[in-house]
Amino acid sequence: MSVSRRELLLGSGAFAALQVISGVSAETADGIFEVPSLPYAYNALEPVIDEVTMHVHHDKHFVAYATKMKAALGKLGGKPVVTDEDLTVLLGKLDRVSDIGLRVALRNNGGGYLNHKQFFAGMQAPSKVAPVGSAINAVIAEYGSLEKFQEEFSAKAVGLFGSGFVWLVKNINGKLEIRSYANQDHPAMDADGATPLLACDCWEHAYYLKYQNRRPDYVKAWWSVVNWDDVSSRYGGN
Ligand code: MN3
Repeated sequence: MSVSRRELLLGSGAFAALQVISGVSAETADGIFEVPSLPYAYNALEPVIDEVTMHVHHDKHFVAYATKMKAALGKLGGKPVVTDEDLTVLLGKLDRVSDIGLRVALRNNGGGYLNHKQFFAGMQAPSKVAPVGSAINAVIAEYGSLEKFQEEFSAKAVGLFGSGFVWLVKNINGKLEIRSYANQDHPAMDADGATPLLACDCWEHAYYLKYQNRRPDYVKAWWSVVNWDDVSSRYGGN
């Protein structure tokens, strides 16, 4: 769908139709690093994350990271980077990219691509059902309870200065860690074999329309849209 058609629909208030038929991609001919459509409707996370924020965040910000990343990858010599795995390896050795401008573009937009891909995939419609699964079991084993883990993670998300992401990762020894990243940095840049599990986008663009300066309220509400089945599938086990 073209942008003008989409905006026409938005203007007419035809959100329901839009949610079903809108498959936003980075509009690439090669099919590489396309932006996946949301696995739920744009209004599915209401009232936690509003529909307009989801449109702008997914269709504009995420798409922009993907588009700029692809442009940067096009200037990179050597073996083509065409999968998320390739990208993960590249982000772990960015210091080898001698062109500083290209290095920065890959860091910001390659990180932005992976951060947003997992952020959107890691959410679902709000649920009051207590989550279960391998990741929940691991969280309870390590932090004592889901609530204690959420407290620690939330404190990092609220305390992160400026823009960035807070991640839950499984390190190479199988232990869970909560890590803060500035800007669009991503766990892949640590190059330590950690498995990214769950991401909270702490940029103002993720919450400002609804929450303004109240990041703590956004983070608190965000827990009810975390898709723990997705986290468990990344963690592994049952
Ligand atoms: Mn974002």
